[in-house]
Amino acid sequence: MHGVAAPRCGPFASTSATDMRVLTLAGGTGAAKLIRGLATCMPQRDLTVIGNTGDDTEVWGLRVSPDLDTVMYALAGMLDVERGWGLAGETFNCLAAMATHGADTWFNLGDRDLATHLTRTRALDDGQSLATVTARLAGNLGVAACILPMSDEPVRTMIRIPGGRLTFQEYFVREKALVEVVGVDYEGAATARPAPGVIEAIRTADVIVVCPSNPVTSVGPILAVPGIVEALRSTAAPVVGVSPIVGGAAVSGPAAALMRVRGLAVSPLGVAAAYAPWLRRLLIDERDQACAPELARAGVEADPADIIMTTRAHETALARRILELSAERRAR
Ligand code: FO1
Repeated sequence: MHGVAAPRCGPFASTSATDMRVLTLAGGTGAAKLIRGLATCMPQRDLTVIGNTGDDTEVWGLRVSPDLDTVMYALAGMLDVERGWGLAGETFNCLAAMATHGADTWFNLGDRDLATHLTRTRALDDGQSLATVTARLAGNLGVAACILPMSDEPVRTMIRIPGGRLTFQEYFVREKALVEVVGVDYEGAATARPAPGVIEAIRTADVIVVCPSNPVTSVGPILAVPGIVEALRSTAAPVVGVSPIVGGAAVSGPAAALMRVRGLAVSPLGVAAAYAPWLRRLLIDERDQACAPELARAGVEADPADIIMTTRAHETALARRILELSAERRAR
């Protein structure tokens, strides 16, 4: 059997009348910080996360969903905050043993993290959907928020380099994002369907937050699933983003290089262009205030804020600011 009973995980299934139902579009580390901040300002049960699965990979025959797990561990209070992925206090004995047996060990799977991947792999092999096993894993860790994969079907972010292609994890972890990139594809996206609950969550949210994640490799795959952009265009909820770009550079990771490849400016303007025409507001760093008039011309209201989350207090303050702005808009 599967341990703890499967939790509810439908969009906003138990929302109280007074609380805002917040939906987030999320990649990995940057998203996890903001979502952790949101969870300090509101009941987790009113929070739904649509997670990127373009980074998903197979390691030693195990199915790994890094972005879903990063958000899940963050909401469970178990994330390794320094690394931004995996479990706090983790050990890597199995990894060392696998190296002895000649296995690839560039992707660091921790000993306790393995339990997540073993459980997921067994469930998927038994014919369960990714959404079902994600809900069960999250429930087992005491997470009350609803974490939905963008799709139950495989979508893989492929990085085109001169003379070949890499999976996202080969590019990001094995090659440390140091290779030249000539293009990014979302393999499988054209025929993928949104996971159950995704479209309904977009339709019924009071506010939708696009986390400060990489627009090309974290949010891009979510938007590539047919039906999701249409739902974002037609939802009544305000869609608020947080810029992952500050002062012409990515807050973390290879977003700048990948945005250039896509022809997007490495600035809040490029972020807004990636999310046009449905993004309504964008929280930007004070250093980027000069972008505000052009953002306004593009139909995006700019809100200067302290968007770099280096402490838990920053995460909470940014989350609170987003909720306040959204509540103001609802009251208008
Ligand atoms: N990131 C790394 O930089 N190195 C790793 O070895 C690594 C292992 C890993 C294992 C499980 C997991 O859930 C995430 C892991 N990550 C690792 C993070 C992951 O590569 C990225 O943060 C995301 O895919 C980008 O959002």
